[in-house]
Amino acid sequence: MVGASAERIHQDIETIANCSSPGPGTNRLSFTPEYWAAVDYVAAQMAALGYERKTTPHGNTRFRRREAGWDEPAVAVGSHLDAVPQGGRFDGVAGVVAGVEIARLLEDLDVRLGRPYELLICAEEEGARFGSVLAGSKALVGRLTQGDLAQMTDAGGTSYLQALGETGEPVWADQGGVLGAADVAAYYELHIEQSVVLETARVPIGIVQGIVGIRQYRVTFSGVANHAGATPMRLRADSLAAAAQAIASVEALATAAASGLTVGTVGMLVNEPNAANVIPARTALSIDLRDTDAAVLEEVAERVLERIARIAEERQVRAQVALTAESAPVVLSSRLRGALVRSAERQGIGYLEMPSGAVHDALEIARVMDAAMIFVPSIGGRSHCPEEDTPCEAVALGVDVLLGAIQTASARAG
Ligand code: HGY
Ligand code: MN
Ligand code: MN
Repeated sequence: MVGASAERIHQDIETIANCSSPGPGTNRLSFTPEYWAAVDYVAAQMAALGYERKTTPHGNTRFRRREAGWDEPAVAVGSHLDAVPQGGRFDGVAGVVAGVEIARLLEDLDVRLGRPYELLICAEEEGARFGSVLAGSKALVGRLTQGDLAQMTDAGGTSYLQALGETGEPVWADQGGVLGAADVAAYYELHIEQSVVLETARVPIGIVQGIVGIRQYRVTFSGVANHAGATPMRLRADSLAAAAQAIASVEALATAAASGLTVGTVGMLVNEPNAANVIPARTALSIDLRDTDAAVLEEVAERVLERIARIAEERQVRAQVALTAESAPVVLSSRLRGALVRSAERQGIGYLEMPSGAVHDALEIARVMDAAMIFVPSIGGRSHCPEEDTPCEAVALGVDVLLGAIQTASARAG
């Protein structure tokens, strides 16, 4: 056992948890003061170990030891620090903290890797501020351009790039920020499982085989505002009633899908003018569809969009549909997963190989470089809520497995 410190991890988790705006749970949107406070805390931990910080043009943050330089392909550990509204203390944070603890262990144990070690913090993983999940990691691998980021705006109309620029973060301009296998030879992400599989099986480690694909849409129904009392039912064009049918359809179509694994969620609803005695005029809702099978995901998405068109026609309302995020499912690197399996077995730590129903930065990063993920249990399977919790001892065990794998993965081939 290499001995990651649960105490140090607890200290990191609690300090970062305090980098939050007021409200239940964790509230930390990308590029807000609380976001940079969390990044600054991580940077201070890394600077104490001789690591320098670089901010890419897309607001991702990279750390490498000064003497290692930035030219050689690194072995990287990464995740995210932005949170969903009223989120938990561990989602994303556990993976970044694991990356800091690995840097400490490399020092404490005088471990010499065959490659530079890098810690990577991807921005806007949740999409909670600019409306598109995995925006930072998509930009990191070149799936989103600076032009795309300039178009993505938050509720107040501030664009992704404006928000990044406002904080005066010294952006590493001469480094395009688009990474590939020439920059990172192996990417690992430790993450809380966010469901009940490991806890139910009483197994401490999950080794992720693959990550679901995702389609997110924003649908706006436009009806006709009118008087709730004086307007007969047959003369109405009620946008909220149309949205209600659409919400029920998302649930029914996801549940009935061929794979039996599809999930469909409407998590966001904005209704205008939202008054008890006004027939709603405009209702916007989000739709989030996922499946590990790309063909099933495509089919369910098509059926949902067809149903929305039919609802709009029957109700004489207008439906505008925008695709806000799309990522195909991936199978993670067998080379890096094998290193995790061998590390767990060497240390006598139990593990389960399993899929991920949540998306992660590894989903996009895996498209351009070898990537793998390791899960640690979520208490009660809860996540994306203030109740999200994981024992720091479990995170430490995950770090032990991760370090063993990194030592294998960083060895130069041949
Ligand atoms: O939505 C997700 O799966 C992730 O938490 N962004
Ligand atoms: Mn999340
Ligand atoms: Mn996450």
